[in-house]
Amino acid sequence: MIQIEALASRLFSAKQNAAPVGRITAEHMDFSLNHAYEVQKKLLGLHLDAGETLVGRKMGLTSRPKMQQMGVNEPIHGFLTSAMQIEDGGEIAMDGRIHPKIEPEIAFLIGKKLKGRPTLAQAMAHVEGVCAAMEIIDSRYQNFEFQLPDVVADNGSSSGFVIGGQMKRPKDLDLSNLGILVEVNGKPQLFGSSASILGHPGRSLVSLAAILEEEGLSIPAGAVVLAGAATAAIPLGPKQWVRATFQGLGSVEVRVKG
Ligand code: OOG
Ligand code: MG
Repeated sequence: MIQIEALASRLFSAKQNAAPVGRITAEHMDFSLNHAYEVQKKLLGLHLDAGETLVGRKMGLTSRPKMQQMGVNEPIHGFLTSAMQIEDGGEIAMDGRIHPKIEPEIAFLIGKKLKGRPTLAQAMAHVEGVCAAMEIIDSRYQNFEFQLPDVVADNGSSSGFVIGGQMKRPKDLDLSNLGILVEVNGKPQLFGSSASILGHPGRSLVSLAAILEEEGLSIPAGAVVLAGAATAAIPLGPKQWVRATFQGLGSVEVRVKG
């Protein structure tokens, strides 16, 4: 018997206490993707009950480097709340996190409510701005190990996100191939291209809109959507600083406290 609410509370307290838990799929062989999205919905409810607001959505596992790193092969989605926002150039703490990693992301700022099943061109017409971004992920599962339903229930490992200060209109960029550089403590660590994200990160938005439509949901004006990392994620440690630079979008940066 799968107890959706109990599983959501378990994941919520794992996050609150930075205390990892075992995989749900190890305990319940029949834990499905549908169960997982139900748990994720309850988890969002717990965040909202704690006074946070829903500010957007994230897509995950939308690129081959991420699928390979995590050993799973299907895109997923999750939610972003106000408590997860970090200022560009800001500091984050290791305290309160389990085993955080960081990854470069492209953020879409939605200008006009996006509903239904759009084409790529229609989806992009609802995007007011594109920004450089990074996501902090921090699986609530021991050793960062999970199967697809586990990570969906755990809100796609989401822990925080930071959005760069420069905003471009989609028509002023070639989103199908933007170069990406990630530096750690000033040293180049990873290179990538937005092409890794389903060939064009806008396809993440198309896919998100279609999934939400099936649940009778839409993406409101003002929402942030993270398209999914184009590269593998980098483990974070004390006193590191990480900067991601995107061709045509400038940089975004965070520091980890010592
Ligand atoms: C899952 C989160 C995936 C992305 O951008 O692909 C994700 C994980 O790697 O733990 O956020
Ligand atoms: Mg991500």
